[in-house]
Amino acid sequence: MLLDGKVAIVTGASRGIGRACATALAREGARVVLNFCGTADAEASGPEAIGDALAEITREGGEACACEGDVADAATAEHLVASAVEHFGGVDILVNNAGICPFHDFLDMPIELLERVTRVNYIGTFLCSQAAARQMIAQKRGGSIIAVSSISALVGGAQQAHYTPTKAAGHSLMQSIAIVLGPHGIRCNSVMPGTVLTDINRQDLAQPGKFEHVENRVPLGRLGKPGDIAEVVTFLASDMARYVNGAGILVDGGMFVNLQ
Ligand code: NAD
Ligand code: RM4
Repeated sequence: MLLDGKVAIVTGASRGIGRACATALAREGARVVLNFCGTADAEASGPEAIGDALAEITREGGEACACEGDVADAATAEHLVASAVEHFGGVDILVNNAGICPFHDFLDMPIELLERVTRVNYIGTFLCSQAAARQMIAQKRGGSIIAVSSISALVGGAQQAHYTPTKAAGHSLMQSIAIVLGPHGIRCNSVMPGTVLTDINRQDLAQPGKFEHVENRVPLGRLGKPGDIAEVVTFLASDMARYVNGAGILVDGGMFVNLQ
């Protein structure tokens, strides 16, 4: 058990990569607060997503609770930390995973969409990190803050001009707060997934030829699975990564380096 006695908060934990992270952390002994956004879930897989995620952890003998909230709202960050303190006595690990990518052309991008994506993906990460860091400092037992950034922090996407800068910003934030929080024993890092088939890109990858195009770029021969990312997040959360601070770990099967 790598995370025995630890308490984790995972944002956007009802589906996809966040759910896999919450499950993986719980398997290593962490007690986990699963954040989710009800309206986002209702539009995607359905409102039962958070119940399924919680049930999986409980079935495996883990401990978890759900905490609904839109990370774009400033109050959500405080609410998540308060929930971790109330249910499990504190917070040691924060995984900033909640994110959206409503694919859209650049030239006619509405400012409202740009602002929404920035608010959920970047401002949400900032506010949750700040609230968790304050609690971690008060506890005086260190901690680990992780941003689920992306290969998109390093490369562009034609219909992602609103999204890719938020993924670069999440990684950049981890670099800056790694300096601020390092003296408190709080490590801050990002994980950069390649392409993982989830609700966020299901429609995009359903376009004729798109899935094959992406898959062919991955030297390991397949798209990522949520668990591929979750295990690296678990490593970063654990003492095995005790000297890893301010790093970004690309988890993409080699997709980034495969230009020609
Ligand atoms: P997903 O759509 O499957 O899951 C999104 C999760 O975020 C859900 O649990 C949903 O409830 C939650 N959520 C959405 N809006 C929210 C909000 N405003 N407040 C709180 N929670 C909210 O997506 P996913 O693929 O699992 O993506 C998770 C993260 O991984 C995102 O930050 C995304 O940018 C990043 N990422 C995904 C891929 C990929 O290929 N899937 C690649 C790189 C990075
Ligand atoms: C990721 C990456 C993937 C894309 C998702 C939506 O960061 O760009 O390729 O499918 O976002």
